[in-house]
Amino acid sequence: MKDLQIDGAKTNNEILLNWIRTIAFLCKPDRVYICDGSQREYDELCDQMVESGTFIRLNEEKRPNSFLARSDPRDVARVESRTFVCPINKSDAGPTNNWVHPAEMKEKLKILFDGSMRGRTMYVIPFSMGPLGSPIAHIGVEITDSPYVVVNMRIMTRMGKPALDVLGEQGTFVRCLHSVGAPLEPGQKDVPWPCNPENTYISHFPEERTIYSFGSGYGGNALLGKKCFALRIASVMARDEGWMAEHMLILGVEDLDGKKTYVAAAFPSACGKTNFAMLVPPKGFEGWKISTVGDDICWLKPASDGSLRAINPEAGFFGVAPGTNMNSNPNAMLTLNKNCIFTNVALTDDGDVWWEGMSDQPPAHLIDWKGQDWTPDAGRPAAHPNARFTAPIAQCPTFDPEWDNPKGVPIKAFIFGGRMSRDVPLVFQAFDWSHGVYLAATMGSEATAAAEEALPPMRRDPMAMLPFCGYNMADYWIHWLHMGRQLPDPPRIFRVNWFRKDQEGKFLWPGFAENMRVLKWIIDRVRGRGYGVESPIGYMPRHEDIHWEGLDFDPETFYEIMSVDRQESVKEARSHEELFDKFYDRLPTEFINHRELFKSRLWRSPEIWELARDFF
Ligand code: TSX
Ligand code: MN
Repeated sequence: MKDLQIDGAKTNNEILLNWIRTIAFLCKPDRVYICDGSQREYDELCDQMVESGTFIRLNEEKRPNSFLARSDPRDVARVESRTFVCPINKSDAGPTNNWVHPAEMKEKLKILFDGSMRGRTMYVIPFSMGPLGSPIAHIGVEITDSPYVVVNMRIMTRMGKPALDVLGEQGTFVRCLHSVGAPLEPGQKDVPWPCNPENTYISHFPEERTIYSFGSGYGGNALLGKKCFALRIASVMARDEGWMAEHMLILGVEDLDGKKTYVAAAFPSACGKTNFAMLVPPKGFEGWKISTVGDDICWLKPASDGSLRAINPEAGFFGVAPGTNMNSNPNAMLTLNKNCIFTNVALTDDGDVWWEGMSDQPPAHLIDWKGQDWTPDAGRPAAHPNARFTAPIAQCPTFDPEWDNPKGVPIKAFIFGGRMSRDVPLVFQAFDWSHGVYLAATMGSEATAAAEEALPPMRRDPMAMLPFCGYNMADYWIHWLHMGRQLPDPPRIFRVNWFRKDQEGKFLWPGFAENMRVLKWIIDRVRGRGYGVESPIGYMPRHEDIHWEGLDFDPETFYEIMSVDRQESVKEARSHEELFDKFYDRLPTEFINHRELFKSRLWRSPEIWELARDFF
C-alpha cells in the first residue's frame, strides 16, 4: 500500500497513525487532515462552509464571528432508538440499553463505513476532555468527514495540537469514528447538511473504549466527545478505575465571607439545568456570587486529601436555544454575543438569530429553521424546539476560572432534581450517602406538555443517566455505593423539585433566581449550620430555616410545597419495586433495605403528617 498522505498537524504516535491509516483505508476519503485547533484553521473551515451553503454568516455587527446552520429536517436530535451499547455480554449493557453483539455490530458498520467518505475530507480531531494534562482528564480522537463537527468540537473541547502534545508518542486515547454516511460520486454536488437517516447507528464498544457513529451530523450523535465519550464510555472507564462520570452541572456559591462551596447537580431534560448553572442571585442575596464550572457533564475523582474533585470535561455549552431569554437566563444570552454557532434557529431580516421565547413579540418576518419565510401567524415554530447554540464557556459572565484547574474543584453536595407537579417537595436531604444513592436512583420526571387535567406519568430517570449510562444501571448503582465507602467525607445528597403545582395547576414556587434560597439551605447543611427536621423521606427545612429576605413567601404556601402525602408515598415506595424488578439479577440489596425502611417510617409517623405543617 502506498503510504498515506496526511496533511495538517504532525504526530509521532504510532497507535494513532495506524488507526488513521486503517480508517482511511476503510472510508476512502479524498484527503486526510489532522486538525491543529488554530483560529486560522477554524476560520478557514467556517469560510468553506459559508461557501458550500452549510453555514450562513450572521450580521458582523450584531453577532460577530457567528454562524447559522440548518440541519436536514430528518436529523434534528439524538436518536435513542439508534443508540447501541455493545459489550460482549448483553447483561453488561443492562435492560435500559439497546444491545447488539460487538462482532455483529462491527460487521454491519464495516459495510456502512466502507467508502463512506468518498469525495470528502477525513478530519482527525485530537481533543482533551478536561484541562490539558489534568489527572482527571482524558484524550480522545474523533475522525469525521464533517467540517461542522470539527468547528463545533473546537468550541466544545480543548482541541488540536495541545491535545496531541498531551497524547505524546505513547499515550492512549478513546477512538471516536464518525461519518455522515453520504459519500459523493465524482462531480456530484454536495447538500448543505449531508446525513443518512435510514442507516443511523450510534454504537459504543465499552470494552474497547471505542465509538462508531454513522449517518447523523447532529449534536450528541456527531460531537462524540460529549454524550458518547464523556458519559457512556467514561462511565465504564470510571467504574473500572474508581472515579465517576456524571450527567451534572457544576457551580460554585460564594457567600458574604468570600467562602466558596462547589456543588454538582443532575436534572433530566427540560428542567432548566443550564439556567441553574448560571443562576443570578435574587434580591436579598446582595454580595453572594454564583460561578459556572459546567452545565452538563461532571467527572469526579477522589483526591489524596480525601476530597472528591470535579472537572467539567467540556469547554463549551451546547444548549437548547428556545426558552432562553434575558429573564430566564441573562448569562446564557450574554454568552451568545459572539463566536457562536447556532443550529436550527430562525434567521432575522437583519442577519441575526431568533427563537421562541427569546422575546415576547416575535419579529414580523423571519426565515424559519427549514429556510422558509415565516410570519407570526404561520402556525408553526420558527426555530426547531431542539435548536441549539454552541458557545465557549469562557464567554459566560459567571465563568469560574477554576474551570481550567487541572486539580478540579472540591464537590460538597450532589443535587438531584426532577419535574414533578405533585408529591415531591421543594427540597430534602438524604439521611446518608447510601440513602442518597437510593433517592437518586428512584428519581423521575413527568413528561412535559402532557394534556392538561390527566396526571402526567412519571418517567424514572436514575441520576438523569438513563440514556447515558454505558453499562448495566444496577452495576452503576453498586459503583455509587462503593464510591461512598471510599470517601472519608462524601458529599451530602439532596433532592429538589422546582415544579410543584397547586390544585389549579399554578406553579407554587417562583423558581429561577429564587432557587438561590434552596441552594443556601443546602450550603448551610453542608457546612453543618442549617437545621433540618427528620421526616420519613429525609431532612427537611422549616420555613424559618430558609433565607426569605427579598421574597414574600408565607409559611402556608411553603408547607404546601413541602408537604408529603402518606398514601401517595406508600404508592411511590411500591412503584420502586417495579423499577427494581428490571434489575433483579444485579440489584444492590441496600436498595431493598431502603425501600422497607422508607415504608416503615411512613407507617410509624403520626396520622397527621399528610400536612407537613402539622408534622413539623
Ligand atoms: O429553568 C427553570 N428553572 C431553573 C432555573 C434556575 N425553569 C424553566 C424550565 C424549562 C426549561 C423553570 N420553570 C423553573 C426553574 O426553577 N421553574 C419553572 C416553573 C415556573 C414557570 C414560570 C413561572 C414560575 C415558575 N412564572 C411566574 O411565576 C411569573
Ligand atoms: Mn445533558
